[in-house]
Amino acid sequence: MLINDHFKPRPTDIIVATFPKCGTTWLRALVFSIINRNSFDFSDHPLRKANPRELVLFFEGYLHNYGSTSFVDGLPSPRLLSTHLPYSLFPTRMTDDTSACRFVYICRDPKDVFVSKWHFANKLRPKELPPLSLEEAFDLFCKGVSEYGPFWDHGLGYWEASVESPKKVLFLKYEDVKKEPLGCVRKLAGFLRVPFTPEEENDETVAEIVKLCSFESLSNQSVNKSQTSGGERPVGNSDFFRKGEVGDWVNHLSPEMVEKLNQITEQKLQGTGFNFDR
Ligand code: PAP
Repeated sequence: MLINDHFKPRPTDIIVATFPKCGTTWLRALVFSIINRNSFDFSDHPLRKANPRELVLFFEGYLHNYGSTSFVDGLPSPRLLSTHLPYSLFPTRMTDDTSACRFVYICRDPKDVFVSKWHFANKLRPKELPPLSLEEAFDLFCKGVSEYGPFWDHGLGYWEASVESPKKVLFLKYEDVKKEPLGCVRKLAGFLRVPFTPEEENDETVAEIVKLCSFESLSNQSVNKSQTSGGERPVGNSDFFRKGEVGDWVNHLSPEMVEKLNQITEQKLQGTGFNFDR
């Protein structure tokens, strides 16, 4: 409601949009390092001193904390903001073709999303409560009970927008970025209207960005090893780095669970042109 009533988008705004656990941390790091590549040296980069969530701010989190858009209104351009909100909740002045702000979305195989989310939910869970069982979490995920709505509707909203307005919404898949990080980073920079120059290609700037933002690099920065500070939301930087792999679901899901998730995915995405390789 605050966004609808008060937020004034700027043409330079970049919104990093994700369903939780689809690669938010990674995409924040990539977007920040692409946009600011001429401002910092890779050896002494902000991503070596701060978690990506301190560099690309959580849009609805700041609105909630301030109870207004004042903090976000005061940020210098270009504003890099991160959101888990579904595309359909943004006002048309942000989503129609006349507004120049852009969204980059990353999606991930729902089986890996579910496993990652389940681990994270248990980290956040108050210690007085018993752990959330895999079975209970699975049932909720399949029913679409989640903070930001069903995984599939979330992805489809951004997918359809990316098909309709490819200059406004870029849709990436976690698995593709893992497989082809250089190509995806070039695509991302092109979409953000800051393509790499031939000199930057020669300098290996693209490779430096990929390396800096990799799971291995980020998870090994001491800032990202910090555990929960015991605050209101018991979450530490280290909680955003678990395995960072494609296909860890094989270690957690029963054949029945795999079949059920694959079936829901197939049914929900049928005829949309959006799918996941198995
Ligand atoms: P959020 O949506 O709650 O902010 P997000 O960053 O999307 O969290 O989720 C963390 C997942 O991304 C973890 O996946 P896993 O549980 O399957 O391991 C985390 O390991 C992974 N991740 C974090 N940083 C990177 C990275 N640089 N490259 C690849 N995966 C990453």
